[in-house]
Amino acid sequence: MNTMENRELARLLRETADLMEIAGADSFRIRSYRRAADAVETYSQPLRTMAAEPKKLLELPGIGKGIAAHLMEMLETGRFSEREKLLESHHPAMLQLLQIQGLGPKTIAAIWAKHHVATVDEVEALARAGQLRELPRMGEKAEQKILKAITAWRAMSGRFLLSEARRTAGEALARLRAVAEVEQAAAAGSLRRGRETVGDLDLLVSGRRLQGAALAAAMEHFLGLPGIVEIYGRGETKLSVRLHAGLQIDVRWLPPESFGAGLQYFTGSQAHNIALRGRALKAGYRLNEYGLSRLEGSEAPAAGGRSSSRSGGKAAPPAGLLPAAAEAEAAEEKIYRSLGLAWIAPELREDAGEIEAAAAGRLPRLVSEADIRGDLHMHTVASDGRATIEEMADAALARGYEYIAITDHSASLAMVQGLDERRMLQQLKRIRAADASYRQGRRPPGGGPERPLRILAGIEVDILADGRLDLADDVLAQLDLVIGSIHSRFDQPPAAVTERLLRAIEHPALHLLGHPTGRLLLRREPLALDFETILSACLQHGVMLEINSAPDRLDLHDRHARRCREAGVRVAINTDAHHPHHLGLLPYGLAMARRGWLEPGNVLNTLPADELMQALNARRK
Ligand code: DGT
Ligand code: CA
Ligand code: CA
Ligand code: ZN
Repeated sequence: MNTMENRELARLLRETADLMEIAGADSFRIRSYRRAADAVETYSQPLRTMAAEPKKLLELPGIGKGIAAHLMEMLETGRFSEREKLLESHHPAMLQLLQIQGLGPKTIAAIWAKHHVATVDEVEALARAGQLRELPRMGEKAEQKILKAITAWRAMSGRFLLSEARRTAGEALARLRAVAEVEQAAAAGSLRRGRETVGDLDLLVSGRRLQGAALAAAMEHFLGLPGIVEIYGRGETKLSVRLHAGLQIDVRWLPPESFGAGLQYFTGSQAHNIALRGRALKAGYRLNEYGLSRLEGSEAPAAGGRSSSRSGGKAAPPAGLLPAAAEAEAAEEKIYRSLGLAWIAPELREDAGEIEAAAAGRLPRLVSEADIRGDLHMHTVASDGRATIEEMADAALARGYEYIAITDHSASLAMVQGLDERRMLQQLKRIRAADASYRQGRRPPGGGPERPLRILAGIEVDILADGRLDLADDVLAQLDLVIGSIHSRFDQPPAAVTERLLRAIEHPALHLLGHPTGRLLLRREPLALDFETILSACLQHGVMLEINSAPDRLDLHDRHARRCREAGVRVAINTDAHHPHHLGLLPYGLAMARRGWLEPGNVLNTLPADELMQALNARRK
């Protein structure tokens, strides 16, 4: 034991003091807990060494019989009943509120007394509604500060956007690969699985001469990564650091012959690994981060499975956000094959039926970037985009697309100068003119032969609070693609928001629901809609659903995408680009689609242009 345990004991004492303050306990008692916490934290010896002689605890400044007894309880049982009692009568979420700068126990108690809310989301909603400022000792300024603090807390509180994790991992891997002895470096964990948010980065590194002094030097080199603010774990083969933004990185060294097994193990998910290990045991194998080995004395069947074909097909290009080297994936594939399974794409590894599917040779042929023929949601200078129709078209050509749809905002989004009927008709003319020119063939900006691009005329029309669409029917009917999106009144109760969407789905001009749940990752909860009801209505009316690839949306998410596949509702994977660069956000939406088991046939924008137009026109008949 080290003094880390002292710090933890001190933390529990302080937290309890805070809870006591929220509960309105005697201020003398509260102070005594805080004093004890200071004493425990600054004591140079591990408190545990005194557990055998409880009387010695009393020699610490500020520790009396009562608190000594509490400390003994914590040391012996790992529990603190005083704290647990308080948590029964007070909302546990309050402990989270306490982590937010500017929210002290008195304010939290006042919020609870007046509004009976205790979660960060609820308090944020109060602040946004201007209701916090009305509390005693508060004001508009304090309210703004708390809103800021909540944003900061979210950044610190555990999870990070997939895009941020991927960027950081890319930089960290580049730094590792710059070391001469590093032969393999890869990102594992939730990032490799393409989860919408990531808790920490799990990097793996290996090389035949990467050992001893060379390994130590490589780890040292890694510590030069900009933004490292804390090294909280350091061993011969493992390094754990925290970056300024709060994201943590684990770097693990693996022996070269175990790289594939380590990649498999540390990619997880834990649930997938547990299921896989169970299957290995039944077959007489032990499976861990060092590889697959025969259990002694077991009559294990010969290795080798029914199928060695990969779910992506043999010749499939590397897919996923930060694909591991083909060599490492091949080593993984061997492990799966020995267990009678086809290689399972990381995005599927959640113990959600993928092992059974791999055993039966029925893994989906997951959609990948190469299948996508166009992007059907993007903005231009006509509303809040940064580029012209032509600039977006050129960027699409450079990506090898066959078509795009220009879908600016409608008028009710006044902030961004959304289009009313008159301006929409002008925009329609501009799109038709650009389409007439680009469909003849254009040279992509980076060079190469001329290629045609179809430019569809579309709109991202607001779904108003009552479910009406924000543009006249006769204008909508002239457009190739109508996306309906919610951009306001996110607070509607479930019945109202579901009705609102149902009404929009019934509109004969609507093709697609844009970012259907309206969530903003780490910032805004999804709409309270009844997804199954929406899904059935979409099926009935031939309306499709979007997977919006904007990294702070990723909307629909993976489980919804999978329900679309099961229900037979087509999905469009779009970027909602407001700038030509944003077309490159597609892999984030693809990650959701792949995690949702989607195959090319489930995705609207894998269709060739003519079939796409047929699919869109079918809705109008
Ligand atoms: P995160 O970081 O919360 O976004 O999620 P992961 O999946 O990256 O989880 P993490 O970083 O705790 O661990 C990375 C992988 O390592 C995890 O997916 C599976 C493997 N792993 C870690 N600890 C265990 C364990 O105790 N048992 C098993 N079977 N696998 C583990
Ligand atoms: Ca992780
Ligand atoms: Ca980790
Ligand atoms: Zn939008």
